[in-house]
Amino acid sequence: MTTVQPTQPSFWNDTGRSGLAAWIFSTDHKRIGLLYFYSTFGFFLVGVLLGLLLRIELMAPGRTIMGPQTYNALFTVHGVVMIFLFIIPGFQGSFGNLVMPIQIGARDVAFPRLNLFSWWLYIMGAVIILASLFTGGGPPDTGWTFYVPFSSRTGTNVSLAVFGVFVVGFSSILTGLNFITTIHRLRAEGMTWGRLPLFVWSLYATAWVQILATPILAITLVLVMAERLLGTGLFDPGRGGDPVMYQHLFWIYSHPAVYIMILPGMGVISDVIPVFSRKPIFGYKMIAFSSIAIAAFGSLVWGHHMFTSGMSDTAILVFSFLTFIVAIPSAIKVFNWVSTLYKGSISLDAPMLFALSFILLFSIGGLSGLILGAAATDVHVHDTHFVVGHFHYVIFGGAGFAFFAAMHYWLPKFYGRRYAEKPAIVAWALMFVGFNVMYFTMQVLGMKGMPRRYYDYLPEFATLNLVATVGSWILAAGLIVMLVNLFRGLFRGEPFTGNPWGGATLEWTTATPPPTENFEEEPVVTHGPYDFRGTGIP
Ligand code: HEM
Ligand SMILES: [Cu+2]
Repeated sequence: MTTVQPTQPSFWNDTGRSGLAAWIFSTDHKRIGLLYFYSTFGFFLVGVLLGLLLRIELMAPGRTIMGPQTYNALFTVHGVVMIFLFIIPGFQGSFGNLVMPIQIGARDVAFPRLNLFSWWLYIMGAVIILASLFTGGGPPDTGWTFYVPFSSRTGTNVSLAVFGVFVVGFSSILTGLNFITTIHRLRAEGMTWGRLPLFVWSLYATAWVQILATPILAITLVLVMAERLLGTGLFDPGRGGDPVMYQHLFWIYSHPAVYIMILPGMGVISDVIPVFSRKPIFGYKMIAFSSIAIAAFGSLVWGHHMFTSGMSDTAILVFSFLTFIVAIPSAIKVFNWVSTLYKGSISLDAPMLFALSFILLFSIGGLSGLILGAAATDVHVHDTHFVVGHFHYVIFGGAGFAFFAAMHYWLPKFYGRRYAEKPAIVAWALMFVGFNVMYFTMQVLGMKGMPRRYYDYLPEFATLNLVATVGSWILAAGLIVMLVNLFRGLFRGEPFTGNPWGGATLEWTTATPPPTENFEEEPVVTHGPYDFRGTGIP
């Protein structure tokens, strides 16, 4: 594979406008991708700060730095920011936008203006959510799930916050539509479905979940607003309503939404592992198919969040069974990644370290999910820190670490400069150790019976909580090293040109940084995404 000498200016230089306007009004998918990256990653950092404050409060029993009301608000805002402002929009918005059109050989997404509009909707929703913290009755204190009846009665600013989430939801739906159309219509010549990079497959599956599931959340949130502002009583048993119905509506979206969070991450891993093992991916078709299977079966398991909320025994049995079924496609992926590694020629660069730790952390998260998916064990650990540990393993150890892998793998491509390798590895090691010290300990605490969403706990939990808090500091230290090293590198580091990782997907055939139109001339695809012959690396 040869790298073309650019004759067109890179997308950084080519602008009709100048300054900020060249960014916030640009319809170039790469610029929009970077807008999403900085906004979603910015919210991630806000969420991390809030998470660290939660851990400081839990460092010792009794009041440490805040009272119960502040704690309730903090974990709610931490959850809302991380879920709705970071991880759901983050992957599709940032790396989906940056990389997907190039990977399929297109010049841009199908609807570039709609793409820009999606970012604007996202920002507007985010501003509304932020406004809810400082106006009316103050930050919501319901948890990110906004469960009724509490969310319809509390005096805090729930209406505005759910309205913000509602607006962000539209952004997500439009991005989904845009991506599905793009992948169907704009693939380059020779880019058959069987040659799509697995990252694109994962985005495609995710996009379907986005457009099919998100409207349900949007309506549900409007119903909560109606409950609060108009007193409709839909969820109020006193007026013939049913609070459990809210939970059904919420989880019909929110369980599929966990796949919006994890699927693109799995796609990144499926792209990174073969490149750094110098082997074609094992079981391409099964990985692509399992993304679709996860999206489909994932829509049928929402009831596992409600085993203790009041459901018939039959429903519990069915939801429990289906939850185990949906574990199968994820297990297929793990099996295929490991088989790709087998006898590969593995190089442990930073993206690969994050990818390998994804496999381990995601597996721990997934297996602890089965303990929650089996009703008999779930009743014991329901609403404890075991659950908190479980979902951080999946969305942070899984999706989050995949996001870091993508940052190290792809950002240099768009900046033309790279970070230093050694500090990146130190950062990874700190984060990996800190992560496990914190969340594994939290899972143990949950097994011992420590409930979630309380600012205080019994003295017997003191030692382990201190350990978990120290873990959060190790993790934070790693995060700081990663940030400083990565961004210093992107702006001032060594040049990054050509195809240093030896990737075989299309983004590695075009100039670094890519020109506005992505390719000098429209590419014609002649080989699969993991066919490494000719990438210049043995
Ligand atoms: C340094 C990083 C982080 C720390 C220290 C942290 C800490 C915590 C703690 C201690 C809780 C439990 C509060 C409680 O139940 O009493 C919590 C809840 C939560 N965290 Fe994190 N977290 C971090 C990163 C993340 C990330 C990356 C995500 C998602 C992408 C996330 C999503 C959530 C969610 C959804 C909740 C549940 C909130 C609720 O109960 O409503 N966290 N976090
Ligand atoms: Cu679920």
